[in-house]
Order: sequence, then structure tokens, then C-alpha cells
Amino acid sequence: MAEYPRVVVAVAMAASVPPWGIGRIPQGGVYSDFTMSDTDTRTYTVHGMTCQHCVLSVREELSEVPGVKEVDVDLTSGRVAVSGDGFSDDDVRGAVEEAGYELVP
Ligand SMILES: [Cu+2]
Repeated sequence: MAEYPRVVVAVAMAASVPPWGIGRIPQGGVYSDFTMSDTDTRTYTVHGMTCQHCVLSVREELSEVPGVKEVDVDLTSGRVAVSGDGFSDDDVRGAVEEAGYELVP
């Protein structure tokens, strides 16, 4: 589920259809104007963050990645949610390493 953009999942849940069925919502319905957003949310796991400074450096580096609009870092789990448009996993990995941490494959 995490592999689908948040908005798609939200709409899919509201419509009680699986995300892959989104394109088959009948025309004329309340979702007929809904088009697949270009915004993509991907979740990564970062190894080595121990405090709020780590969170800040990771967030700072990631926000400079081309295409990234939003970065959400959870220190406890090491989970990093990156939202944006057309960013690449390689760039994300590079930014995390630039900050001094490691992306768990
Ligand atoms: Cu730290």
C-alpha cells in the first residue's frame, strides 16, 4: 500500500476500490475529475540517525534533491517519506549519504 501515492490510496479507500481499480471508476461519479497526480510518495529506511540533528540534516539534504517537495522523517523508525514529482531513488540515496547516513536497501 505504501507504494501507492497517498492521494490515490485515500481516494481508493473512500471509494472502496483497490488503487489499481481507480481508472475504472464510472464516469460522471464524484471522482470523475480525478486524474492520476504526478506527485509520488516513497518511503525509505535510513540507518544511523540518532537524534534530532540527524533528522534535520537528512531532511535538509533530501529537500535539495530535484523534484522533491516534501520530506517527512521519523527518527524512531528511521522511516523517511519523500513526496514529489520525478525524483530518483539514486538521488535520494546520494542525499542521504551526503548527510552522512545510509539508506537501507
Ligand atoms: Cu544526531
